[in-house]
Amino acid sequence: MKKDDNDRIFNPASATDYVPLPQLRGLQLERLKRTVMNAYHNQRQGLFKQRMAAADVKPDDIRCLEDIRRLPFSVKADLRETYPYGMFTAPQKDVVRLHASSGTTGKPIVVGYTKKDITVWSDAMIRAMSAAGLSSKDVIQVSYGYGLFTGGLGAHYGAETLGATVVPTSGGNTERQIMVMQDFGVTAICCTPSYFLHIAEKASEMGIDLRTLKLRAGVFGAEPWSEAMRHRIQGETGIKAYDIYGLSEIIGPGVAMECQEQSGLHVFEDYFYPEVIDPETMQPLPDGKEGELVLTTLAKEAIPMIRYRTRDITAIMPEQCACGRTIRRIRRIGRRSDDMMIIRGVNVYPSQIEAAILKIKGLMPHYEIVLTREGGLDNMEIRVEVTPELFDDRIRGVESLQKQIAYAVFSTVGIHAKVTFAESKSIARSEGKAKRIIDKRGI
Ligand code: DLL
Repeated sequence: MKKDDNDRIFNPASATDYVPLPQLRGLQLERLKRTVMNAYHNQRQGLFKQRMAAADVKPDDIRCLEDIRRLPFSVKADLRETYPYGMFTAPQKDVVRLHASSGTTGKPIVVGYTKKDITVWSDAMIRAMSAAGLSSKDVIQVSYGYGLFTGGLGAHYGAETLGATVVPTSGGNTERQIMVMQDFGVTAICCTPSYFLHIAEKASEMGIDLRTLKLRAGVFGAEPWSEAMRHRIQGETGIKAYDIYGLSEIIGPGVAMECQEQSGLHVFEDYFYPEVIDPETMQPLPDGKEGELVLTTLAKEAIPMIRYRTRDITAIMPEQCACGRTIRRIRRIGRRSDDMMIIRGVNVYPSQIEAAILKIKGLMPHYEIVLTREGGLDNMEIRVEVTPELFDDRIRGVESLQKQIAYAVFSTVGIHAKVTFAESKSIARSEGKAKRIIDKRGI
């Protein structure tokens, strides 16, 4: 580990967030070169090396930061095609943790961390939490799910390394969450914004006014949410609601985070180098222009990602933030360039639902997914066409078939769906890209 890394790890009020830009760019270049070298020589299945050869680029060709544009992109399908470990560069003995996230079909994608990667991740999370004004004096409840999802453990390690008191409740059991929040003097909560709305609603049912508790901040992410939702949360509960962004492929939560200005998310760009491209032409766009966010990890050992196409749509904000941080900001992410849905914080692709439906006889490949939100919680209804014979056979077996489908969907994506049948040809046919998702959640 270099000295600058050491300093920062033991000095949470991270100097790097405020470093003069030439110094930051120098650090990024040095780390980019190291990352490219690592991916080129050590990636287990050699995909990066093959793509570099096809593009006629060698690691030594990377001489300045702009040269990043010569490097090939990577996408989620690469992780699926090299499942589970093909993109790893570290030997298995050095990998201390695995996490996973939904792939576009049945299998998840797998990501890994060395000890140093966990330190880098915790450091990014410390900086994220400090940006929201949190410190070792806080009692932080982590209500993101613990497990293969990166949210729970990512926030946990960050908060613990910050020196805060961590309350690892994970998701679910909302009444207990509220009891813990009240009794343990929780001052900040980390969860999805929709789950927090649900907590707030439940609390009011229980006759508890969250304004009377010590809770003062929320670190909310893992799904898109709007400025209107922030106002509602802040207005109803009296806390300050901060947006945190991240993705498993890059590290998990802590890639970018709002500061107290609440105006765009600072990217911890000494660790994660951002570019924005036009998703059609794949050409880089200047700062300020909206496009697809592409990220390159600069300090990750186990599974470096180079020019990873996130599918998240945003723009890099060129102006310096009033908080004084020099690291750049991105606009909050409201949508994606693909059809991934985020339901109760879980990533779900229509293709996964489709695969589950089509395993069952008598169902047609015509379906739509209706998303609604009730009391802050997302509900998914799947409307699927059935053959005319089955539709006429109203009494026998319909319910059990619905259960079978709901089970198939649950075992693929882990979400309970309501299944309803539609008469043959009743679901609109498309002439182009099928519109499978009807999102009534108003986010
Ligand atoms: O959701 C990591 C995370 C956990 C971030 C906790 C923040 C808090 P994945 O499950 O791999 O990782 O999903 C990543 O979720 O590409 C975005 O589309 C979406 N996403 C994450 N944070 C935000 C956010 C985690 N603040 C995918 N706003 C990403 C909008 C978000 N979308």
